[in-house]
Parts: sequence; structure tokens; C-alpha cells
Amino acid sequence: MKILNYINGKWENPVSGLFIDNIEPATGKKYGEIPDSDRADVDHAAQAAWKAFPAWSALPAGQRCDIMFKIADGIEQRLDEFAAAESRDNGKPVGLARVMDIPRAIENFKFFATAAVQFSSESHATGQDAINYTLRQPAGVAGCISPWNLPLYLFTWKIAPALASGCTVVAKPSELSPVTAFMLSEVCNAAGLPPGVLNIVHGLGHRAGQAIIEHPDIKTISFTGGTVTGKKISATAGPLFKKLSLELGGKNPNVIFADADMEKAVTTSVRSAFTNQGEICLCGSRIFIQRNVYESFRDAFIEKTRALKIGDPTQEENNLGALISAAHLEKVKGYVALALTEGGKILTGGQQVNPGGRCSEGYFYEPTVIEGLNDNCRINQEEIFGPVVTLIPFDTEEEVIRMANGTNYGLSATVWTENIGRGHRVAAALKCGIVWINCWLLRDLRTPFGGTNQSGVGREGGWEAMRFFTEAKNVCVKL
Ligand code: TXE
Repeated sequence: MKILNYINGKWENPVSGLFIDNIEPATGKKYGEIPDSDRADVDHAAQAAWKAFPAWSALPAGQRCDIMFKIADGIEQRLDEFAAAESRDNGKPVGLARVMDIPRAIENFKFFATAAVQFSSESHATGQDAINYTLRQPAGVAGCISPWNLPLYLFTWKIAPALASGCTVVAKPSELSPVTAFMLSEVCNAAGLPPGVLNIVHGLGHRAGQAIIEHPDIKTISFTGGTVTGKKISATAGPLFKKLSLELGGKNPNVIFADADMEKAVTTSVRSAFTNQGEICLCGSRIFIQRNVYESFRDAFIEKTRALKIGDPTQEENNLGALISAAHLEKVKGYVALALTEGGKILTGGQQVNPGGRCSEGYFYEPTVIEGLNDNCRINQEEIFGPVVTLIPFDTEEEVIRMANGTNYGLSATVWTENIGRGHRVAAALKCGIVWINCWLLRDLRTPFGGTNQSGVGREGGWEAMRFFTEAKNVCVKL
């Protein structure tokens, strides 16, 4: 399957004529090729985006809204095809792609289609002398770069608000999961999105991605990916005075107090630990359990973890599919080996899985639970981004807040308690951008989304996103 760049409403080979292999995680085998784009392709895309900008930004919001609803409908009509493609490209179970990834991509377009027509700004009367009004004008051409873990979900989470605000876009999906982005270009074209409004350039991060960050005419950048890459992007974009949104990694605490509803806490904690093979920046990878319920929670958690099925992502009964790449599998294996040297004890998992048949050379790894590590060892400080969690006992609220806040990250946290006062108090004390109390990944797209410290800069979602893709201008009129 050879996919092409989508620039100025046309599908094109990369200028270099070079392509990269696309590997299927479940089989470890090549199944397609993607453009190895470079600066020349990004420049072509930026020119197309600037040419399309005047008309798109001047289009009445209601017409932008209509086209975005057509795009949402276009994805919906091909939902099963998109789900199968996402599963094959990422390794996740097809059932998960069908109920989570693709429906959320559809919702992203519908939600921001309505934002386009609701978005407004403020005015300020200065006594009897003057009236100020704030214009929120589209920023211009936006660069959107997204990762491989939730490919279409996160790709559209940036593109939708950019288009809704009147920006045009140069977007690059991850080279590890490019197929649904290519399919999106087909849907956008069929929905009548004008040429050049959305341009999709495929390729490697250090080449095509870096070219987007460096491009002098792409001044607004929205990135989701690893913290290490986020640092590189910041270093490049800073001196160029670009407007930057960074959604990066996490090492999220999941805090279980003794008074929690244990059945719900255990069931949801298994989900927050292992959904999408643990490859979600919001996964609860450090589970803190109050000491007097530690053993009962641990035993129930292990039992439910062992019931999870790992294997061929095309088989509906499997809960976990393959990790994204051979390199990532080695990274996860490396961290489990490190855990043992740091004094950890593996309670379940810890082995690579060979499902046999067509998947015998795929990248499968057991859901793994480790105890006996202190809170500041590397395993409890660094993002593993795989199906690996640690269990850590605690005694007091103060102690668990200190440990939960004890990493360089600050993305999300989960708190399980039936004491509402404690829930609010702990949520206020946790240093992160998102706290779930007695739930996980319950999402309202109007809410601010993002992290603190090394989990990122800025917020996505709702008006946060619309304001990111627009520039505020105050106009003061003397009365
Ligand atoms: O992501 P990268 P990777 C974490 C997770 C993972 C680690 C690395 O810990 O193991 O990041 O994953 C593009 N200029 N998360 O390497 O490199 C790249 O092509 C511009 C958490 O896959 O961050 C891809 O499109 N772009 C994260 C995107 O950046 C560059 C989800 C992400 O790739 C670039 C994914 C550059 N110099 C990984 N280098 C989350 N927060 O959900 C790379 N890219």
C-alpha cells in the first residue's frame, strides 16, 4: 500500500521520490510505503496553505461548519474501514479503534464545527470615553504534528480547531501510523474542503517534521509526542518566536484510598493501566494504594490483569494488541529488566508474547505489574509508555501527594475515594493539568486539556484550542 502526500488538493509523490517502509506491528512485516518528505515538500505545502488562507479565513463560519460536518460524516460512513486501518497500522485491537479512536476523530470534527459558529470575543467600555473590542483573527498557516499512539484521534484533535478558527494547515502524522491520515485526505477532498486548506505531508520527524518547525511561514505549531522531541522542537521554535502548543509525556499517579469503591477502582485501574497497550499519555502507570487495603487491591488487580487477552489485533476477543514497533518493544523490555535490577518484584507479566500464526513475529508484550520499588527509582520516574505499571503502598494523604508530585511530569492523575472533601483537597494539591476523581478518561471536549512541567506547554480543547489558533487584537475606539 503506497500512500502519498496531499498538497493543494492533489495526491503527490515526495519531491525526492524516496519512500519509507510501513511495518505492520502485529506481524513485524512491511505492508506499505510512505513518502520520505523533506523541506521541498513542506515548502510546497506551506505555499498551498498560504494561497488558500485568504478565502478560507474569510469564509463565513457557518460554511466552515458545514464542510467540517461533511468531513465528520465522511469518516462515519467509512468507520469500519478506518478502524481496521488504524488497528493494522498501530497494532491496537480493532474493537478499540472502532469504539474509541475513530468515533473520537468524528467527534473532534463535529465539536469544533460547532465551535466555529459559537466562538466570540469580548469588548470593554472605558468609562464614557472609549469602547474596546477584541478581534480574534485566525493566525494563518498552522503546523500540526501528531504521534503514533492515537493516530487519527490526535491528528484531528489539532486539525479540527485549526480549520474551525479559519487557519489553513500543514499537518504531519507519525511515520509509524500514517494510513488513517491518508484516508482522511480522501474524505476531506470528497467533502469539498477547498484545495490547500489542509495539506498532509508524510515522513520522518527529524526531516519532514523538523522542516515544518523551521519553516519561516508556519508560525503556529501544535505538537503531541514525547518530551525529548518536545525539547528539540522548543529549541528550534523559540528563537523563531513561534506560537507553540506542546502535549508531551506523562507518568501519571493513580491514588487508591482505603475508602474507595474497590470494585470500581480495580476495574477502572486495569483499564487506565493497559488500554491501548498502555500507550496513552494519560495512562495511570504509578498506582499508589493505601497500606491497609494494599493486599486486597493488589490481589484483585492481578487477577483482572491476568484475565486480559493479548494477541492478533484483528480478533475481537483480544484486549491488547501489538506495541507500535520493534524499537518500542525493546524499550519496554529494557525497563522491565531495569525494574528487576532496581529491586522490583514482577507479580504478573514481564514476558514477550508470541501469539503464533501470522503474528509470530509481531511486537506483543504481557501486561506487567511490579511491586517493591521506591517512588524515586527510574521505573517510577520515567515514562515507559507500555503495558507496565508499579504498585506503591502509602500511609497518609500528605505522603502520597508528595510521591505523586515527585516526578518531572505533570499531565494527569486519578484519585479514588468516597470522601468528597478529600477528593477535592487532593485534586487541588496534585501538580498536573487533569485530575479524574472516581473515573478515568471521562472526557468533555470543552475542558482545558494539557500538562505542566515536562508534560507540556499550553492547553488544547474548547476555547483554549480556538484561542491558540487565533491572534487577539484589541481595537480601541474614542467615543
Ligand atoms: O514520539 P515522537 P516517538 C512518548 C513515549 C514514546 C516517546 C517517543 O514515551 O516512547 O514519546 O515516541 C515527530 N521535529 N510519547 O518517538 O518522536 C514524529 O515524526 C518535528 C507520548 O514516537 O515524539 C511524530 O510525528 N517533529 C506521546 C511526532 O513528532 C518531530 C505520544 C511524535 O514523535 C521531530 C507518543 C522533530 N525534531 C509518544 N522528531 C503522548 N503525549 O501521547 C519527531 N517528530
